[in-house]
This record gives sequence, structure tokens and C-alpha cells, in this order.
Amino acid sequence: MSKARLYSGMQPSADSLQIGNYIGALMQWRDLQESYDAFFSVVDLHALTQPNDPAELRAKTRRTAAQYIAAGIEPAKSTLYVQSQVPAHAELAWILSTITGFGEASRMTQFKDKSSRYGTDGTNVGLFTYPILMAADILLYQADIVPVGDDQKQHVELTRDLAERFNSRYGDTFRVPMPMIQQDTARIYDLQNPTAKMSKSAESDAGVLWLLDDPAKSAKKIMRAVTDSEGVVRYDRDAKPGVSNLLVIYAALTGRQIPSIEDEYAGRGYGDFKKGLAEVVVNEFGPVRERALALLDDPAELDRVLARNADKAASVANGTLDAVYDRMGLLRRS
Ligand code: ATP
Ligand code: LTN
Repeated sequence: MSKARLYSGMQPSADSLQIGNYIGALMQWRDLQESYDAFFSVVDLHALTQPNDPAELRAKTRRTAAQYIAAGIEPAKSTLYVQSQVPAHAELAWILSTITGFGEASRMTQFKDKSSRYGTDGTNVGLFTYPILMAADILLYQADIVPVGDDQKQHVELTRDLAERFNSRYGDTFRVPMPMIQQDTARIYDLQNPTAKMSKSAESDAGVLWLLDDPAKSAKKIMRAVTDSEGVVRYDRDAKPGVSNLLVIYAALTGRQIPSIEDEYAGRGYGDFKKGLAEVVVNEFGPVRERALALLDDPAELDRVLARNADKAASVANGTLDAVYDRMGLLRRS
């Protein structure tokens, strides 16, 4: 039996990914690629909804792809490619926009949040149609499952609605995908503000652990992480968000259970615990960083790998797009 299809992606919105992207997405993708026919994209067209310097966007796109590979996404096993290199994404997005209700798109909470933050004049139409482009990403590949964080669940639901709507109007064309929502235990919070999600675009850098940072710098940030005055290494998300977050990171990177880590540090202070965690982080990130930097040292080879995978992606995507055009009555050239 052939493997089920999986699709996910990340925006190239920073020079380096942060540890939340690694634990919440890349580590899972790495495992999932063994049992699924996986497609992973660097969604650079989505990134255009934020202001970008062209040279920087190009660099961030390569850096994001290099970090996928360095974290264990194998370009020979999974189809790892850059979204804009497959024109079908933008084409299907247009088609899907014609079957999306204005009110339906207006209800997307991510758009509502961003547009209320930046105001109508500071918000581009691309931000409004962002979820439709995401639906195109997923539907082009006939994906069965889409691993994403909780914040993207509404977008996957819109994708399902659009697929069903198209199928009922024009005949069975798209597979209706299922979201695979990241578990709470894979959610990482800011080290300085442990009730806020760690994020690439955080305002302050002090609470963010970057995959490509000098390991000594990451160790220092861990030693300075916010804790509490109890002095006991114990998991309690509500009363002890700082320590609990550090425990989640420790457990995720070592594959250990939280109670076993609590036992190890029983009767010892936060200093010891943080030192232990810093060691774990440095050991895990050191080699990932080395691999990513080595890949970035040879951009021509990295670009070739990405081009090969874009060809593979395009051959699947174009098949879907052709069927869509045909079913909608667009005159195909002979
Ligand atoms: P941005 O600040 O540009 O929105 P981000 O760092 O918040 O970026 P996304 O690009 O939105 O991350 O997400 C990429 C992937 O990483 C998603 O699958 C998301 O669920 C996961 N992810 C992002 N931040 C975290 C986090 N703090 N903990 C766990 N997973 C995370
Ligand atoms: N919107 C997502 C990134 C993304 C995506 C996708 C995820 C774009 N296209 C398709 C899964 C499937 C985000 O911000 N994390």
C-alpha cells in the first residue's frame, strides 16, 4: 500500500529558527517523514506579506532550508522545496479565492489579529488571502495530514471547507486533509516571558534560543532564564511557568519523561538544573548548527538540491492544477 501524504511548511521569516520551531515542528517532521510521503516547503510567498529586503529574503530562504536538512529532513526521502519555485501554488490560490466567501476569509482570527494590530492602511491584501494560499499549498499535493500548531488549525479547517466545496461543485478533485495538531508538551515559551510563545519575531531576543546562535550564547540565555523563588525543580505550568518550560525543553531534547528529570534534580538548586539543560541544548544544537553552516557554505549545491525537489513537487502539483482548470471549464491549449 502506498504511504499517506503529509504536507507542512514554515515561513523564512528570520535568519535562524528558534528552539520552538525545532521541538514543535522539525523534530516531529523528522519522525513523520519515515512513515509518510512527506512534502515540506519553505513558504517564501507567504513571507512576502511582511516587509522584506530582497537580498535578506533570499538569504533567509536558503538558511531555513539548510536548517530543515541539518535537523534531519532528508531531501532524498522527503520533498523539501521552496514554494515560489513551483508556480502552481500562486495559480491554485487564485482559483480558490474565487470560491472563498469574503465573510469567510474575514473570520480568520490570525488576519483579524494582524489587521487590528497594523490598521487597515498597514495591512496588505496578501495578508487577507494568506489562508487561501496555504489551502493551495496543501490541496495541490492531495495531502492526507497537515501537522501544524494550534494557531493554524482554523486555516486547515478553511482548507477542508474549500476542498469539499470544490469537490461538490466540480466533481471529486481534492483530498480533504486532516490537521494534526501539535501537543501542548511540544509548545515552548519565551525564556524571559514564559507565558508567551517563543517566536522568531519576538520583540526581545533575550528569551529566544536560536538554532544557529553560538552555543555559548544559548547557554548564557538559559542561565538567565526567568524562574521563581520556590527553588524546587517541579512541573507546574500555572504556578511555575519558567521552570516548567525549561523542563519541557529538557524532556523534548533528551526523550526523557519530566518526572525522571525532576527526580534527578531533587534537592538541588536551579543553577545546577540550568547548567544541565545548557549542556543538553549545546550538545543537541552544536551538531545541527555545524551541519547547517556547512550546507550554507556551498549555496550552489544547496540550490541544486532545492531545484531537484521543486521539480518533483511541480510534477505532483501540475497534475492537480490541470484537473482543476479542466473541471472549471478553462479552455486548455491543444
Ligand atoms: P513567526 O514569529 O514568524 O510567526 P514563529 O517562530 O512563531 O514565527 P511559525 O513560522 O509561525 O513560527 O511556525 C513554524 C512552525 O513552528 C509551526 O509548526 C509552529 O507550530 C512551530 N512553532 C513555532 N513556535 C513554536 C513554539 N514556541 N513552540 C512550539 N512550536 C512552535
Ligand atoms: N501558515 C503556516 C505556514 C504554512 C503552512 C502551509 C503550514 C504555509 N503553508 C501549509 C502547513 C501547510 C505557519 O505560519 N506556520
